[in-house]
Amino acid sequence: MASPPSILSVQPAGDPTGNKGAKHLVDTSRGGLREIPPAYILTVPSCRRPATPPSIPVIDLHGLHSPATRDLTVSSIAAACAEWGFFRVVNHGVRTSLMEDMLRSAEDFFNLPLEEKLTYSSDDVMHPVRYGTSLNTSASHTSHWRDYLRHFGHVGFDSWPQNPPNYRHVAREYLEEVRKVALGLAGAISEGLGLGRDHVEGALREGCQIMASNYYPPCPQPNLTMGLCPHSDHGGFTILTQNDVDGLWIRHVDEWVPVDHVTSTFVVNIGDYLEILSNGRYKSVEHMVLVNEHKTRISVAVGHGPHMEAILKPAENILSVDGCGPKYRPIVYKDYMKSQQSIVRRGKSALEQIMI
Ligand SMILES: O=C(O)CCC(=O)C(=O)O
Repeated sequence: MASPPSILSVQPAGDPTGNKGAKHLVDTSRGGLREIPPAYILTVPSCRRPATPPSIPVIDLHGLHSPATRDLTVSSIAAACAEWGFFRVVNHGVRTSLMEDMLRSAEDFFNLPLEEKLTYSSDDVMHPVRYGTSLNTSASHTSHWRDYLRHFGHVGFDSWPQNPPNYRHVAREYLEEVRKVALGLAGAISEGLGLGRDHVEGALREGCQIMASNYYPPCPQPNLTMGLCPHSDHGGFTILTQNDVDGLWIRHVDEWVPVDHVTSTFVVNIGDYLEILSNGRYKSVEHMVLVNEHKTRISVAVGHGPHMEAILKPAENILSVDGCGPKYRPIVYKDYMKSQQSIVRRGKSALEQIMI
């Protein structure tokens, strides 16, 4: 068996400076960090928090379980996907205590010694478990104020980090519960697109689940860098929970809108697979994370996509109902994911490459 890589031989993947991550930088700066290193300086999109920011739609998932309310709930989800690409779900069935345990376990992982975290570092963006900093790409780019742990969650995954000792128990249960929410949502989204419940639900049931836990430490110059630059997600949709420190912004009608934390709820966002499948009826929405001077933000994002070998392409039914040709070229999901994760200029540039 290969021995674990040593701290000297491993650089957090995708980071041009070989730095040891934002948390390490903050934790080891004696006397406190006053300025960020130049490698972290990024152009932050101009955005101002309005006095009363518009809110993303709120969907009560309880409505999917009764024949009396299912159609209305499916229509509300369809409207949220078409108009916002982001929505909040309540009554989703996942215990608040489990959501809190997951955030705590992720935090405990990031609090492990750097040497131990680095044993999960890998240059392979498709590696089933991966610790790193900045963006999850195979190419060099400017550093971002974020460390992450990514791993698969779907059936058969068994490469759980061994520490903290309860991590794998909490993460396994969390991922199973979130998967139930995802399959319920997938059925509703599929129906809302006129495809029949099983089209998207079936694809995601056979597909993959990828969890990214994100750690954004306090930053002395939050206006000069970002936790995550604007990007869209490659899968069908992502289900996100976070601690009570805000920082997520989404692009809506050409403006950046903050999406704040609401206890016990999940934030869901549409990814590129659903934009392609719906031939652009639903848009995967760019989002970014801004950092702050005082508090650590932690989030756990669980993406749900089809099987790695699935071919992403617009659904025939949608093409015939909308009476227009496909707007995207077919591509194998695995290849799309690799292409997205080798692009440094994020935004929606991977999707643009397959647009007709
Ligand atoms: O931390 C967040 O709120 C968003 C995370 C995210 O966009 C990602 O992990 O891709």
